[in-house]
Amino acid sequence: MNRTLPEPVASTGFTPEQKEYLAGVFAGVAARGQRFSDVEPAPAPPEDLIPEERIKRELHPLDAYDQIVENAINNKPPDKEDVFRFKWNGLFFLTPVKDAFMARLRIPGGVVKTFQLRELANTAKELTSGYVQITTRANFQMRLIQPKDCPEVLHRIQAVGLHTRGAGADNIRNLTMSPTAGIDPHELIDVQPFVQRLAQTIINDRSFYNLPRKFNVAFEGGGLISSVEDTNDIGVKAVKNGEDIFFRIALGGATGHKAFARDLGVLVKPTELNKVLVAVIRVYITNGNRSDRKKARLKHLLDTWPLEKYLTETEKLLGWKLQRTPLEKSEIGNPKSEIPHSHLGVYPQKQKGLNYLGVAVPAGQITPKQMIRVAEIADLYGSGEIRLTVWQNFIIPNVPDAYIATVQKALRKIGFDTQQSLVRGGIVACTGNSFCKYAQSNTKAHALALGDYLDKKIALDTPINIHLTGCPNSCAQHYIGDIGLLGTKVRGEEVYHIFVGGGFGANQAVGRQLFAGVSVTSLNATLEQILKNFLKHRQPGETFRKFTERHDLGKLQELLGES
Ligand code: SRM
Ligand code: SF4
Repeated sequence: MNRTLPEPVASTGFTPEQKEYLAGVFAGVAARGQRFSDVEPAPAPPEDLIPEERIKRELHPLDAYDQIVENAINNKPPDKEDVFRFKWNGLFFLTPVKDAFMARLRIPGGVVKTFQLRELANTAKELTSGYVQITTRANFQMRLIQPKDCPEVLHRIQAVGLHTRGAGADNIRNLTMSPTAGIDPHELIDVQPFVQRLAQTIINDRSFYNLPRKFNVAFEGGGLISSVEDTNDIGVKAVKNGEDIFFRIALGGATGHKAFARDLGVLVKPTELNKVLVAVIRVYITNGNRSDRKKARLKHLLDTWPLEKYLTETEKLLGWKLQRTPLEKSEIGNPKSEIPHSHLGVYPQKQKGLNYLGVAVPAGQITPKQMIRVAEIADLYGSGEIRLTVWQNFIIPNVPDAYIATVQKALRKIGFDTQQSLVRGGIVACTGNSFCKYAQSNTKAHALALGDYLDKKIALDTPINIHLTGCPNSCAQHYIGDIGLLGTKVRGEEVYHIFVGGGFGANQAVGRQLFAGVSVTSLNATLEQILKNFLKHRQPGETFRKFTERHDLGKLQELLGES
């Protein structure tokens, strides 16, 4: 058969339009952190992949949804590898502590509308044990879900515009922000729009669902209430430079590893912020350690890379240079460190005549009944919204002056207080041994008992944070509390190591160990003694942080240990 070969195409080069088009295509590909070689067949994975990386490559955990449905049909628990995969849908199988799931949500910025709160309450009541907790990432968890109910729980959460996707394992966790964003009279900029936009980007782009390890991002708008952003892998903070507002970006926070995020040395325009953040995350996705889970956090990459190298890699993806400016040249927005202030209590908003009420939730535990009543209160007297905080409490915004007393009374009736002076409101406790396999102590129960005891014994005029964690993973960040309690076991007995003087933001410090191995039975009395001695020895009006900062450890042990 005669075959005629096609005529060679005469090359006349690209037209200017073609060149412009191709330049756009290449720039777009580069901005996504990809190369054209990415479309070539991937090389076979090495034999010695660590289990987590192998499991992810064998079946993308988001593609394991069918298995969730399949298991539901037979009410079957997940097999070992699916325990890991199901965390991509926010489902944590609690074995060996409990044979059921915990569902962790994503609530960008902690902002919950009342219709969502009601549906979560009803879901918790009808399909779980009814135990709901507010987490240290301004988020909800509900638990003791049977495999048969998982698809319905996920459906009901998604039906009100919330998600569980990426809430656990190697993903970007719930985005947090200053809980008073948009209403704080002192803030430089409302960060909520940036949070919501980034949350949408993450939810909708599968390349953000395979990080080397967990990853935290927090936004702070320069107002009175922090988002403890410097404890995150990325901490974004609004600053002033001359008359203009910019963001600074700090990288590598992980307080369990005693690391605070370090400033990257650049000013970022608000219009460019999310693009820059996406590039920063992609540098980690490409370069984070995937062969040793203990060295896989961003902090670990930054132990081996100078910040300047990280910045250069980020700029390569962006395709432009960022404005280098030393931290000292930016003004922090507010006199935060001077004002003893917590998120609890009643405060005027930037919107005249409106207020936000910070509400203390004992140990972050809230029942479906309380959730429904809170939704009613926020509908009747607020704007149909609440904001969860990283201190496991919540805020009701937009309450007119005339309704404050009514709202406080209604909240008190269901067991919630709004007084800043209460120790109870400043207590944060991780999940503990009722549900967590790592826990060495019953943190939540001890936190409740401690709060009740101290509120009877002592009146404080300055807010104090007490953080209880049940193991060194530090989910309740004991190193940043004014007082940090780390649960452990000595000869089978639950005890706590006591740390003092931790802080964040302007008061950034890793707590120092004051006492070791304090038994649970003497914990309440020891804390009472510490706080009473602080009140006795402090200078007038001095905060606990300032007091501890002023003394070396030996002196603190002597003063705070006085009986
Ligand atoms: Fe956490 C693992 C609970 C915030 C550091 N954390 C766990 C697991 C999933 C244990 C497990 O693998 O089974 C716990 C689930 C128990 C349960 O049933 O609830 C757990 N972590 C929590 C929560 C619920 C504590 C709480 O009571 O509020 C918080 C959920 C936040 C959320 O809504 O997304 C929670 N965990 C944190 C935080 C704080 C934060 O992210 O802002 C940290 C970082 C603390 C810090 O500053 O360093 C944190 N969790 C860890 C780690 C240690 C990671 C590391 O790099 O060393 C683990 C263990 C791991 O990932 O391997 C862990
Ligand atoms: Fe569990 Fe430890 Fe985290 Fe507490 S700090 S929730 S005990 S992993």
